[in-house]
Amino acid sequence: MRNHELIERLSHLVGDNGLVLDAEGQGPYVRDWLGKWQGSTPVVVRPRNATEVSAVMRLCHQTRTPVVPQGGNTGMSGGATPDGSGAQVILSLNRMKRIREVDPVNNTLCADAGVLLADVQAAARDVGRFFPLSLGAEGSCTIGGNLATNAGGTAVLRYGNTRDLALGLEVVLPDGRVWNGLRGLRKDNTGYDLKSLFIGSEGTLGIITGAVLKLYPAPTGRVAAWVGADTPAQVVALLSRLQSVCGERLTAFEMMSARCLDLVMAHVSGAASPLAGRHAYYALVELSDTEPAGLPALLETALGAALEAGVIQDCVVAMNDTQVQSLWRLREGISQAQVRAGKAIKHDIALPISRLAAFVEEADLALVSDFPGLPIINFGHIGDGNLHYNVLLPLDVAPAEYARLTAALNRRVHDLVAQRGGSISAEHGVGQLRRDELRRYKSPVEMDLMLMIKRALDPNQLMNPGKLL
Ligand code: FAD
Ligand code: 2HG
Ligand code: ZN
Repeated sequence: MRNHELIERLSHLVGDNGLVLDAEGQGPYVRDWLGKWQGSTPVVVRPRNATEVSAVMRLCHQTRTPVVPQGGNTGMSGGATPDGSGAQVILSLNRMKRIREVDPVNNTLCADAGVLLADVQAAARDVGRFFPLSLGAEGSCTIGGNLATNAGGTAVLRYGNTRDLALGLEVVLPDGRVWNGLRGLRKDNTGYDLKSLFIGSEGTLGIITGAVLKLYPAPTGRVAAWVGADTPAQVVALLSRLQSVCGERLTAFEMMSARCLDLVMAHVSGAASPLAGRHAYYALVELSDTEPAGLPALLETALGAALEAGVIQDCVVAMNDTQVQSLWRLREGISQAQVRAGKAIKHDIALPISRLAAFVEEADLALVSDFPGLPIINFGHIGDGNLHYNVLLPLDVAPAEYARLTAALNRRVHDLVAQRGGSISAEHGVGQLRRDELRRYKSPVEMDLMLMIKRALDPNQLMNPGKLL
């Protein structure tokens, strides 16, 4: 079918306001947040509800039109923009913003997939509950995108990944049928766990249109500390100590190298180091609880003992929420600072926590010897074994040089990760960025199983071509 005919039929399904046709309007949809991937599309289609998504998918199925699902377009792996392999419709969920139901007794919330993560958090707060998923892009990413990438973020240590926070899904299949799996049940053993197939499938199996999410009691207080240490091994040792002493009250444990803090201070206005001295590594730790009175003393005692034992070199405890937030601004500023400072080669890796420090030591040595002078931007959610082990190239690096170094660095870093039993894709998804890497590191049996699932659910290969598989 010709583009103008397709557009005509789509406009009958979603109305003229539901289509974006002009190049300027399409700009934010075809380019990703990092400015790394630029695609093109004949039309961005913006349905208002699952019924309209179903009608659009039926039409795309009939006409064999490939579809790229898109939420907030904040993904870091090039999953939400067309890959350039032919005309692809972008199906944006950004008009599906309804909180459908909040049930504080069942501790659940049902939302459209296009609801911003920050709005899900706010809706939970309004009924005295807590939705724990938290990440730097929460003001612009959608819950559908979080589910499709199985996003991680800073609260995984205590509450798990997005997968752990979802009880039910509504999904429109590639042929337009709607699967209503919006059950708010904590026990449901009625066969295969279908929702888990779609969570983390990055738009390659269907369109998530709604979800039932788990809510938690709202912590009524939090305390955080900024810690200076000499090595990642010390940071990991502190993590173990705090886990023993604080148990579930330890809600976040992040690490960053001195270079990350330098980068934030250079590129984010108002950012300043919380400690007087310079340290090779820093940790940001946070405790929270529904009974917060004892938290400051608990943290101070634990950190005092760590200082005395020489596990850490210095620390400062933030006592009020303003101070806590300013520590988090330093941590959350790293992504933006990287974009301003250069072109990052990103490695979003996970390792068993017990092997993390040795990995950093070995990888640092390998990179310093094989790629001298390239700045390593090493930070991450240490409490989950997740590192963003990035390398920053200059803003004006030539595309060919960027590609050459990406290939060489990927091999060096990902081989080390694989040797230590890690994963080359921890929380950002595979998308276009790691598609070929995935083939290299997944076993043939795993790849075969994934391809069988893809063929069964999307036999015409219409969903998000060129991503993940
Ligand atoms: P998009 O970018 O629009 O899409 C991501 C993928 O999901 C694409 O493959 C797309 O096709 C698919 N998709 C989107 N919506 C749907 C749907 N409804 N149905 C089916 N498929 C769909 N990620 C983390 O995990 N942890 C972090 O700490 C973190 N921090 C970040 C900080 C910043 C500053 C930024 C910019 C990003 C960060 N991210 C992080 C990455 C990103 O925010 C997450 O991956 C987020 O989950 C993506 O949501 P989105 O709505 O923007 O999805
Ligand atoms: C974070 O942890 C995000 O801040 C982004 O996952 C990581 O910029 C990155 O590489
Ligand atoms: Zn992260």
